[in-house]
Amino acid sequence: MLKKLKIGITCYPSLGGSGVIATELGKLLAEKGHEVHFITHGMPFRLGKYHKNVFYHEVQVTNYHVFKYPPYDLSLANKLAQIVNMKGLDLLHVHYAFPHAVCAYLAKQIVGDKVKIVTTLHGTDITILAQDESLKDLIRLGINESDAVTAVSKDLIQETKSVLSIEKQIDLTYNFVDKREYYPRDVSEFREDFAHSNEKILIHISNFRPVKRVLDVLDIFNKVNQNMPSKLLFVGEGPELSKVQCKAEKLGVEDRIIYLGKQDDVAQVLSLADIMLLPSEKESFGLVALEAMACGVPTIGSNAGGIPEVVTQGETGFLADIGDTDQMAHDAIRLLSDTDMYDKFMNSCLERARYYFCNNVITETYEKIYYRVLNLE
Ligand code: GMT
Repeated sequence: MLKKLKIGITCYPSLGGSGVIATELGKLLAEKGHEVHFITHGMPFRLGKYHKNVFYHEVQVTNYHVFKYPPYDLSLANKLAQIVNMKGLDLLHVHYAFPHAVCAYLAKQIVGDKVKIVTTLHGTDITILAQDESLKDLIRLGINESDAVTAVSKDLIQETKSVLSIEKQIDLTYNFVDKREYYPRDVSEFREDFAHSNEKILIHISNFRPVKRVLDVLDIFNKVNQNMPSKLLFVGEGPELSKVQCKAEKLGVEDRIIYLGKQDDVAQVLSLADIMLLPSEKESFGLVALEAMACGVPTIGSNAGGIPEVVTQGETGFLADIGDTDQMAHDAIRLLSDTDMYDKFMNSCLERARYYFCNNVITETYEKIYYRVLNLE
């Protein structure tokens, strides 16, 4: 039997798909007997209750008066090195290249080659930050100096190689959902709190940043609602939320929208919905589409980035060009008006989520990568 590992995980601990995946992966690895140490500036929000084999180390930032900006990145690098030495970690698995891969590289300069670095690219670290000349070379360094690099879609692998001229191997590790949590919940008791039985429920979950094109969500909803009475659930918070509220008033649909803010039990909320809307400008994977799929909810959205690797056109949803809200609304109406088609999509969603994005399979993929970099295969 292969030895159990001591793994340090660094991620952005607040809301965001990369933090969710890092946390869920850590919990699954701990369940398999590995010792997992989260090293972050805050408790990962999905960590929740006590978990055997899971430890948390908070990065403290020095706020000395000579600093205009507290040097978080350097404090993180120092903390990573400390925990590697104190706990005898075998490897650091950092999620999101910037600054985490660079911090891990610095930590390795301190502790030496006894620790290995695995970096997982999640999307905007490449599609936005790596396009920035002030960060590009550092991100390339972090990637090239990692012992293994993984990315959450084929599209992201291709983009990383072309934007940063990276030649090294990048492993594909799709995101996953824990099937013990993501399944169609019985919400019949709560559904009437949100919509009448003749109304459809559309949902959008995001951090309301410009790349999510939340105003397109409203356009699609408005067109669907004119055709069939519907409600729109917005889950999450972020900078574009006020624009959404303004536009909803102008469109006269304000009373058909329910803003739920941040929610912990996403599977419960998703189970209320008939359709997930994801018309993003950029999306390396689209974790919410997978979460919806696992709850039997098809996605209508854009064909940006890695979304087509998650949502199968005409089977588990419909995808159109970015900004083509007419087509997206047309597809939503078509799907919602045809019960046979909808049932087929729902079943395909459940099958696809279970088969291609299973937590056990993806956790094993990561373990294989860990053993490979540690020469323990
Ligand atoms: O944009 C977000 O939703 C947050 C961002 C993050 O870093 O958490 O999400 C990225 O990583 C997720 C997990 O791998 C992916 O599902 C998202 O598609 C990706 N976001 C973008 O590419 C815009």
